[in-house]
Amino acid sequence: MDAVGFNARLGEVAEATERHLTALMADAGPAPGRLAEAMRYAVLGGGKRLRPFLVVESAKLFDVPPETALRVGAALECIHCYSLVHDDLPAMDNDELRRGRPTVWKAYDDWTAILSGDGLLTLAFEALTAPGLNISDAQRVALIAGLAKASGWQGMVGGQVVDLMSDKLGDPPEPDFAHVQQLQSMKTGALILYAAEAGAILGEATADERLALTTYGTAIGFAFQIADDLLDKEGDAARMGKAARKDSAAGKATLVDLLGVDEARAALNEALSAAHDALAPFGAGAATLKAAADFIAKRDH
Ligand code: GRG
Repeated sequence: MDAVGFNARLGEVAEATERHLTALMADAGPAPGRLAEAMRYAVLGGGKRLRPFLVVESAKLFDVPPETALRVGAALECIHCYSLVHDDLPAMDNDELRRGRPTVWKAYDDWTAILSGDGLLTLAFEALTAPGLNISDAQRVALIAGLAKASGWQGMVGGQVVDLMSDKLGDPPEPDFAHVQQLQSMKTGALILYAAEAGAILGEATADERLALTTYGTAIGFAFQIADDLLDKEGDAARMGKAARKDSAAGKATLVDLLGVDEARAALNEALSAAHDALAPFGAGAATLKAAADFIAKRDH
């Protein structure tokens, strides 16, 4: 699959994801209008929808109906968007621009941003338990448990804390590759890995197939982070729709700082090959997931 075909497919899944997210938030019931409005602002405001795409395409290897995978992708996107809303807060990364628009705290205020993030976090689990997701109880429990673990204290939240400790407590540990890789695999990699694993859960994959998707998810999570660090160093803020060079300004040691740009590019290519190799058991059916790995490694926004 070439880049044009891939981008068209990514766009299709992004649109379908937005439809699911819109439907999830259609009935706000007694929720205050301000909260519902801020949650919609956070979740419907653009974004590549890469994580839902990975759920849909991993599930497609097993002929899972797209509507089923899209619901799980939408739940995952709610968690991703909540993390961005909270990460942008003055108490965390203090960003004013996200996806080319004012961040939620900037467009509303801090307390609305905190609570709309909380609302999105919990909406993800409502989405996995609401009627209309036709999966077995065992699959539902595995999806819920996996999402809680990937996003919680042993995953994204834990990684964010380790990242902020060096920033906020003023006593950074000696920069060390293993330390930064571990924190990034928790902070960013865990949700990406979950996307691939969700496909395996939905598809009732064999142990070998599941391992293949876990290896793929781990490799693209690592590739995503190196590509993100390279973008932070070299990218164009206008194209990215967010501030660039934030990490260097915060004095954070990134994987690229620790490896140097050339070695970081070599590590990125190695991760890309590992991702491609992991998909071998799926043959030609995995062409889109291979293209997704290429996209992650070569993206410019
Ligand atoms: C607040 C608990 C908590 C966690 C925050 C994910 C995260 C942890 C912080 C985001 C900061 C950041 C920019 C991390 C780098 C990787 C990343 C998640 C980039 C944004 O993801 P994309 O490129 O964004 O998929 P779009 O906008 O396309 O969805």
